[in-house]
Amino acid sequence: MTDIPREHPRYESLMTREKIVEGIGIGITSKQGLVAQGRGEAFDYLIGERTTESAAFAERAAVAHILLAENPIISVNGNTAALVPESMVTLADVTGATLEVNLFHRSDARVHRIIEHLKSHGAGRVLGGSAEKRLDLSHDRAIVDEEGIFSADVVLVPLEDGDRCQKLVEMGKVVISIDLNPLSRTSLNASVSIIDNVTRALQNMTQFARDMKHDSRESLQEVINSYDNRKFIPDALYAIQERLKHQAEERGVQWI
Ligand code: PTJ
Repeated sequence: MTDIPREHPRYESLMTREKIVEGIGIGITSKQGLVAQGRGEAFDYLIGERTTESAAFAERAAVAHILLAENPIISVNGNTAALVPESMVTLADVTGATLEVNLFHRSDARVHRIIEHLKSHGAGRVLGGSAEKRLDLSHDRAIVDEEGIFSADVVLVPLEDGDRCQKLVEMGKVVISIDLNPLSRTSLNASVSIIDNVTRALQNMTQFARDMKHDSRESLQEVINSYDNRKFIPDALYAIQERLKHQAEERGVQWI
């Protein structure tokens, strides 16, 4: 691992990159995961590398959905396994959700390595190792566990493909996405669109889950009733516009 000094202005971002590189090294992250991370980094820069007020609201609403669900599932891929294994295990633990490994660039060996990786971070039951059901999609993200994503009422899908997100919504599930691109098909189609870095989002959601765990069903339902998912995307676009304007002014560049 490259030694990155704590005081480096881009410390967090560079450390996140290192985690993906490490994930590739131990065979849990795909090489394509690096490209996805780069794309995420670019959007994170645009949004200001912070959780906006609106994203925090979406994260609370997402936690309320998970706490109220009958069979909530957290879908894990190679990037999230490398970046946020502890947070995903803790979120599952606190909320009673189940982890399921589901990959786009699928290989059985990688699925099993990710399951072992999650278990080494304290996970109990992890689905995906013997998934046999197929969603009506032309790629391997279609392969899901019957007791998991297939029958789930609420699914958390960080860094997801647009067409599977759409399919899961069509199946009547509440789909919670985490995607820094506010205009991706995933963000546009999800039931709760969290536009935040998965590293911050999962940490916030874990804290919210601890805080909200003992809330009544009525008050969780109130959190759900009080949000309008259609607002999260314009809010993120506005945050990007304001950030760019601020950066331009700070650097003496005229804002058009
Ligand atoms: O492990 P696998 O085989 O399942 O593959 C996982 C990746 C992520 C490689 C695969 O799903 C993929 O190719 O994803 P995309 O379509 O490149 O990226 C999905 C979305 O995630 C894009 O809109 C990115 O901007 C966004 N994204 C990338 N990194 C982050 C992110 N969003 C939030 N936090 C990030 N750290």
